[in-house]
Amino acid sequence: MKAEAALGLGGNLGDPVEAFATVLRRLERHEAVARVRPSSVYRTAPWGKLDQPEFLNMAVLVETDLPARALLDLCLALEREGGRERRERWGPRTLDIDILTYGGQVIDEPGLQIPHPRIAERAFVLAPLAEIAPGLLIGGRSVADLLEEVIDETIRRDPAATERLSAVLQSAPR
Ligand code: PH2
Ligand code: MG
Ligand code: MG
Repeated sequence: MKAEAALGLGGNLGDPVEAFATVLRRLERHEAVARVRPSSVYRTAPWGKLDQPEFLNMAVLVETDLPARALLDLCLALEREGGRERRERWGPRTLDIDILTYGGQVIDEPGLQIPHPRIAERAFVLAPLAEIAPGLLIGGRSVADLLEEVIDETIRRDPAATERLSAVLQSAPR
């Protein structure tokens, strides 16, 4: 059974655009993942822990046969592949991949909470997601609606990073 899932990607160390491109390629090639739909890339002020570099963030919609837990395992494997180092909570990282939603499912298990528990507070998640799925419902409210309540001027679409991402994707596949 196919489900539509929304993923949130972020990073503020190394070259997040390269890391995002690798993730998108891996998703596109994955046999249990169909239709990968990325948002633009956004430049966002750090949230939670303020003394760290700006992040790049984006959202991706995927249609997948993988159950939520298997999708999580795939995301964790892609994070490791992207050279992710886990240091402090909310601290700098090369690549973070969070499952934001999975179908309309509500899951609360160790290591797997869906919808992602802090989406509604995070404009850096909602702004890219609103670009590709404004009507997606989270806790009964649309993404566009949730975004209005956390308007954050520091979050902006980054056309140069977005263009570089498509250029990297179109260059010789690795
Ligand atoms: N991720 C965090 C903590 N803070 N801030 C921004 N702007 N973007 C992120 O992706 C982010 C963050 C931990 O996952
Ligand atoms: Mg995160
Ligand atoms: Mg994470």
